[in-house]
Amino acid sequence: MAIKKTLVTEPTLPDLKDFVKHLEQIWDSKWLTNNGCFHEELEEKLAQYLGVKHISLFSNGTLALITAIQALELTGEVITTPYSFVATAHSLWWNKIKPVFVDVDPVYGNLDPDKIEAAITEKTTAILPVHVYGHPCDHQKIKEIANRHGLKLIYDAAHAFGVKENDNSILNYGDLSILSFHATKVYNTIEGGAIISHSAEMKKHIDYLKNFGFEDEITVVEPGINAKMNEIQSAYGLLQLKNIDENIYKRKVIAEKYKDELRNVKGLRVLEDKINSAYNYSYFPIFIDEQEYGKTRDDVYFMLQEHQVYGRRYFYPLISHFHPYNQFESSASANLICAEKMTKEVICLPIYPNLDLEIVFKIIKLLKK
Ligand code: T4K
Repeated sequence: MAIKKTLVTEPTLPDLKDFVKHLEQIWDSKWLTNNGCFHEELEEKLAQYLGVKHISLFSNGTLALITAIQALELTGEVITTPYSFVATAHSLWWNKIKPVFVDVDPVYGNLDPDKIEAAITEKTTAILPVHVYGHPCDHQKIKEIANRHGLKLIYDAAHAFGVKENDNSILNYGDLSILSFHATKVYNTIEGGAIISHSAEMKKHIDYLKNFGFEDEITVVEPGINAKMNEIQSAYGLLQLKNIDENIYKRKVIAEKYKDELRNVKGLRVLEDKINSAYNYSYFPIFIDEQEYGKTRDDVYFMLQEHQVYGRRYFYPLISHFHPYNQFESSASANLICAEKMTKEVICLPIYPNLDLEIVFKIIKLLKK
């Protein structure tokens, strides 16, 4: 019998019987989308769970980000990170905005606040940092810079579901934050996403934008798009909240095992949690220093695959290496020294609630060899 592959993640699904009950309700009501009762309940429950004031659900994280940029009427240039999933820069590009890449901090891979100001021009309208792997950005410094220069601030918090600092959700930082509920995320609605906003007016504006700008049957108040979450996703999402804490705890146990065993391996670096923070353990990146470890990252990546372990090189290549971004001045490798180093060193190891601890130990053993 072929050995089962271990992939970087495996989605958690709700109990099928519970889901069928919800589906029966949807079949009876014939209400499939456009602010149905499951959608409304999910917005309320998620806002409570996350500890945020206003949330608007979306059909996916990328449309949430594209809409957040529209909602703040950004133009010109926006400062962002090259060390992220391509959707971060693509969302700017789809709004006809030029991403300006700034280097990341060498430890966590988040936008380096000390390098932001040098990249600001008269065309800059905002900063778009990413809480990479769910590790919070240096939000205090970034906010000070944004305020000093009159810039808007949107956090791509696609990895940061439920992450807190000093008991406060990091989704409360900035003007807006966006989440992704894609199948590969800690909390999934198959596809899905959200924008977190801080006032009822802004939520209303965002809700118009995600529904063609309709205020009522005959009134369109602004040029919106269709980016709504439907009732089937919303019902599924409600059930996903039942086990979310337990699932994050199971991830934490795996992350602790990896860290305990790998933190002292020469040439291999793990990311440590900061104190007073609650993480979601969505990813478990390791960084391979070729000189010290004696093997390249790709040697390790393919060696693991020979043993049926399929980690992923998130985030390699850097966004700044892809067309059309690779033609920008800010994409020069000399401008992005830390990001260039991290992208060459990273492998995200498998982590998900039902990952067998025996497999975790097998991976650890392979990395210690
Ligand atoms: N901003 C950031 C910082 C993001 O990371 C993302 C998405 C976004 C914005 C945009 O949000 P969305 O529009 O996606 O909501 C995956 C995800 O598709 C993507 O959501 C995620 N970031 C990115 C980091 O990872 P791929 O190309 O790696 O996905 P894929 O299909 O190769 O799947 C990865 C692994 O997951 C596979 O080994 C198998 C497993 N898998 C995947 C799916 C789809 C399953 O077991 N079941 C599944 O249904 O992008």
